[in-house]
Amino acid sequence: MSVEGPSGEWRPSSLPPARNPLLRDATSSVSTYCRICEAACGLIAELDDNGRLHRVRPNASHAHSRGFACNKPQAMVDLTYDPDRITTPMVRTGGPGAFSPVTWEEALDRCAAGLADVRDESGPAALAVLRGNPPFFDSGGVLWGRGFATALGIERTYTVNAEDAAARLTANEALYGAINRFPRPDLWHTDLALIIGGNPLHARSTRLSEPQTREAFDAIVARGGRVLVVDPRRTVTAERYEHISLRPGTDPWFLLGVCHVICAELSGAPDHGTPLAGWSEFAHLVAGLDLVECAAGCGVDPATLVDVGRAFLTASSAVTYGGTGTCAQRFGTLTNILLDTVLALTGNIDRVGGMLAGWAAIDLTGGRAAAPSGTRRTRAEGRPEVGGSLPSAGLAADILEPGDDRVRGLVIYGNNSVLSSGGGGERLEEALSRVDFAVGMDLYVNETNRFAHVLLPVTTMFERSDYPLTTADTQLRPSAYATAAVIEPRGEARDSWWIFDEISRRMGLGGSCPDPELAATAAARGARPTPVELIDRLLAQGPVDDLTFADLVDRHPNGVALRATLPPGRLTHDLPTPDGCVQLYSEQLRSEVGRLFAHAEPDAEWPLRLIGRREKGSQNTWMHNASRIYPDDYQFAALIHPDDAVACGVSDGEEVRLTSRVGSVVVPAAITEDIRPGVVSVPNGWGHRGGSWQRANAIGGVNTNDLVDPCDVEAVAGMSILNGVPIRMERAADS
Ligand SMILES: Nc1nc2c(c(=O)[nH]1)N[C@H]1C(S)=C(S)[C@@H](COP(=O)(O)OP(=O)(O)OC[C@H]3O[C@@H](n4cnc5c(=O)[nH]c(N)nc54)[C@H](O)[C@@H]3O)O[C@H]1N2
Ligand SMILES: Nc1nc2c(c(=O)[nH]1)N[C@H]1C(S)=C(S)[C@@H](COP(=O)(O)OP(=O)(O)OC[C@H]3O[C@@H](n4cnc5c(=O)[nH]c(N)nc54)[C@H](O)[C@@H]3O)O[C@H]1N2
Ligand code: SF4
Ligand SMILES: [Mo]
Repeated sequence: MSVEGPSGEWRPSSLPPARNPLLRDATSSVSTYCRICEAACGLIAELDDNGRLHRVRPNASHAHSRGFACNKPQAMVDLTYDPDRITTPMVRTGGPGAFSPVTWEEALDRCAAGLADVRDESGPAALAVLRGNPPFFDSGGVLWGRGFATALGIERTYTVNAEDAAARLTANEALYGAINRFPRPDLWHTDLALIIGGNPLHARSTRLSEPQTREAFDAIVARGGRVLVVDPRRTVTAERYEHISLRPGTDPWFLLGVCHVICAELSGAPDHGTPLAGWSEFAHLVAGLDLVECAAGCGVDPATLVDVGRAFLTASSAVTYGGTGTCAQRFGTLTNILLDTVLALTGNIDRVGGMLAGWAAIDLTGGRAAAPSGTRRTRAEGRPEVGGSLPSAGLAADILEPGDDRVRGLVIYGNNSVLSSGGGGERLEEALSRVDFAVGMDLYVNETNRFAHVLLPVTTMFERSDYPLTTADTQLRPSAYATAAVIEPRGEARDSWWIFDEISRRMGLGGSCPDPELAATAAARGARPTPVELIDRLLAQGPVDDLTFADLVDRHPNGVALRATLPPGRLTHDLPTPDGCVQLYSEQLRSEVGRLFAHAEPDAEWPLRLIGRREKGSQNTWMHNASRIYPDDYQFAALIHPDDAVACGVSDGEEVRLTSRVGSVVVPAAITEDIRPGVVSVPNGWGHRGGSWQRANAIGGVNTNDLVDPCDVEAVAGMSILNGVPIRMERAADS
């Protein structure tokens, strides 16, 4: 047992696998929830007599998901028992990926010594965390990860936000004065929804936690409203509603055109009650635009811009819903600013049926204002930190560039940047091989953590307790729920929070609980503070009375509905802008519009544009080992339009070579009318090599981020430009 002395001083001893304190007694079915994506859907987990999980199904009575769940959690059951999963701590005994099992005792001591050596020699500035997407859904890991960084003095956390939503955060800053003024589209009460660069019928929801996206959009149409889908591909979402096809990376032309139409019809400054600054400058800017040029700039018909502009003017309420396609592109911040501008002009900010601020039983930001973007930057390339995240694409240079603060010690926490980052691939592999000490925490050996010196097996979502800490305040119909672990951890897998706690204790830094008061109280009784205790404290500080973790688990297995809608008035209340107004003509807008006007598309040399694709059931780089999702006859393919197929003489199923300024890949082509001419769509997150996931390695595929120029990034948020990548295509056989 690990032993804590009365003073909280801690002495290591042998470490048997910790039984989760909240593990339920084995009954045939228990309520839990899914932590694969932001929707965080309620599930019923069915266990057999031996306590083995064999099936999960949607929870029809769940307050949040109301009977929705996709096919991924069932695949996650398979992955939990996947023989390729790592279930014992390991140390590297050879080249990348060559690991041998050790005891927890040895693994943790090595981590403490490795990180302490770097810290002693070069100071905490040489330590960094590289965090991926899955840890976002692990509440204990979120909380204790923060405490770990504080304990070790780690100031640099690289994440995948600059491949995901950082541009939305910089847009919040430009419009509302702070990153954490985050508008959520009130889908359930609106009459017009513009979905842009998102595919919510497949990907479910991003930047909001809404399982029932289809029901919400269908209901808009049913009450006589409209749902418009702006996407270069006819996705399942586009097919179901009104599709507007545009050229990738040109969204600002589309939105400026829409604003031109709106402003032309307004007789003066809009007076909807929301305080707006910069109206006359913005109106002047868009009045100077030619609608035909805007339409040509994005490849749509001018009549479409007029129709969309009028739709916003006449709708009794309206929202815009932007996905990753609006962020990970050349004009990510500008596109996201304009998405809200359309709504600000038409009176749809901070009202029911428009954009509203989130509300939850726990407000994780605790009312604290996040540091302005760019306060900190990557050391070598000066890319901005946004909302506490440095771009993962900046890590390679920060490892390689000599200097006292070069990254020498790294925690690779549920991240696979070699495949997921715009600055991944060989350059990152080379950099990772130069790190003095790295520890990985994951379910698998992946393309990134195979460079770690120690690799630690973490629990899956079925093996750990959780509260939806990071997604609850993005719900549209706020509810509260929690889960205990439903099965014992497989093998020696452990919770991330416990690992963070152990390493910092072994370094003599007193543990990783982020709440000093809780840490002190626990130490006084000789105990280790737990995430459940901290979540209880956070619930007690929140707006809902008498809510505890144990109550939610035991008495509210289907969750508790807290509100039918988000409260209006909070998004623009006491705005932290200089004049207290929403900014229509921010510095960011001005500089980005200037860049847009100056930008020339390199069509002559690179006539086509590459975009990504999320397939049904996939999850970024990591669910590819699931045979339920990727059966033996799965075909990895680039979608190309028949016109482009004819132009390069390729037939269906034949291989094409896609070449950009920086790289080249060969992929089988699937010819389809569903993609816009001039655009090629390839699934992202593939190109497996060297991970422990054998099925994924066998499917292989290619990694399209090899075509992404790591030195060419979006100007404000430092987004990797993953969509709209200029490429050319030829028959592989001819190349
Ligand atoms: N071209 C292109 N690239 C993209 C995107 C795109 O649209 N196009 N999308 C971007 C986006 S939005 C994202 S979020 C990123 C994702 O990028 P990453 O976060 O780097 O990759 P993931 O595949 O989500 O998962 C990383 C690792 O987490 C592990 N993992 C799974 N569950 C857990 C867990 O519970 N705990 C821990 N510790 N680890 C776990 C998986 O095994 C995997 O090895 O990719 C980005 N990259
Ligand atoms: N099945 C599945 N679901 C997932 C994931 C997954 O990997 N698989 N990943 C999860 C994660 S981490 C996230 S962040 C969310 C993402 O959620 P979404 O952003 O809704 O998901 P995507 O399918 O990437 O949608 C992006 C859309 O933008 C389009 N697009 C590309 N370039 C442009 C452009 O320049 N302009 C416009 N207007 N559109 C463009 C693409 O064709 C695509 O349809 O999904 C989550 N859910
Ligand atoms: S939509 Fe997301 S949270 Fe819901 S079941 Fe599917 S993967 Fe899980
Ligand atoms: Mo994401």
